[in-house]
Amino acid sequence: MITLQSKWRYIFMFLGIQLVVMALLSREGYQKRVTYFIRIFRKPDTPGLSSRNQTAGITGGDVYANLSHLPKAHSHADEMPYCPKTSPLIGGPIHVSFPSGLSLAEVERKNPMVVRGGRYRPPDCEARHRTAIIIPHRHREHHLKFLLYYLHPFLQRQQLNYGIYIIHQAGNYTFNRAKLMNVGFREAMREEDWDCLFFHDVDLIPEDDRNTYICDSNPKHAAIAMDKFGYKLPYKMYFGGVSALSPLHYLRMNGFPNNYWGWGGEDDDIGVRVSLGGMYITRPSLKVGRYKMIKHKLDKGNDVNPKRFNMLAKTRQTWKSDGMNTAEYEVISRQYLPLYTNITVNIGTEAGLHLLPPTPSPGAKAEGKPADEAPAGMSAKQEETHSPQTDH
Ligand code: UDH
Ligand code: MN
Repeated sequence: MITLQSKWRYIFMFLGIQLVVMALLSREGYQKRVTYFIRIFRKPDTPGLSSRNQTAGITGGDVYANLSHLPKAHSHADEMPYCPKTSPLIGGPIHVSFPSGLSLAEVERKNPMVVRGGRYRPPDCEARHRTAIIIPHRHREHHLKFLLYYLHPFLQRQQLNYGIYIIHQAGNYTFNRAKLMNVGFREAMREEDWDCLFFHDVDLIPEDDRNTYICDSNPKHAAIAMDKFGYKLPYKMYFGGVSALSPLHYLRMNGFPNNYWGWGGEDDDIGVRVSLGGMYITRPSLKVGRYKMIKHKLDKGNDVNPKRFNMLAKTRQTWKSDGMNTAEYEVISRQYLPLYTNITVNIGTEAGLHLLPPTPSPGAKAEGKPADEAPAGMSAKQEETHSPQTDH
């Protein structure tokens, strides 16, 4: 009797295990899980950058995985099919680390399909979305290198038609992040009919490619779970780091403010403008909107703005008279580099545009027109190449 009972027990256990395995395999995502496990055992192709990590229980994969099988040239077919609504190249969590020794040449080598000015479109299908990435920048070349390393393959996995714009503040006057975004918006839209703009800090690396860089029906705050805030939203109205707006959204809120000089306040002002423009903030899930911030201290030339709270209290009165419609600047140079378009710009000071000596070329003074000369405080070498100089 005892032996018969235990025999049945074994049979039931065996059947049970079989049922569980069959249920797992027949679920929709099983292929993804299988490839995911296979990737764990595959040899990574860049030592140090593609090994696995564990962040708060999430295991990430190599951001360049999935891209190696893509064709290396664009199809010459007259009409390419539209890319699928959900890209088959999406892989979920991405491993992010910052090893020394990475060079821009290596980033170029790993992104053979990126063309002059940091542009890309999928080689085998017609992209459904055109996204410009706008990055405010000064003296963060070290961060920029890592961002480019991760962002290019991240966007390629999403099958986007995209371009990366670095908006480089000329001179040494106090930094102004929001005004640089206004410059980026106008200069990017001048070049191409982008349907979405991602306003992106240089030091934030996305950790999950399901965080798609396309616009929503309302302005989207993408960087909602940063490591520096414990992968949580720090407060409900937070709109900093990475946000996505369509050209229509941007113009409805009169762009970003021009007069927040120094650190802080401008991102909250932008958040308030969203609702003043009759819109609301959308967000991806906490699981997907994850970012790692490259650790840094407050920069020289970007002291905390002591006026920020007073200014914030007045956004309702100022947003229509300070924004995209009043952004004055001079483009000093536009360079189509292999991995990005660099736009160096004089945005002036609180006192106006001409703290820097005016450029001699007469056509250069009008707003937004390109000039030929480097501003004071910028060496000819910087003007030529913007080669990496400093580590932060
Ligand atoms: N930025 C530059 N250069 C600067 C200042 C800012 O490129 O000199 C850009 C860059 O894209 C950066 C963004 O502006 O990611 C935002 O500035 P930030 O990174 O300084 O802002 P964050 O909120 O500042 O990360 C945190 C300050 C850390 C202080 C730590 C002391 N406790
Ligand atoms: Mn930062």
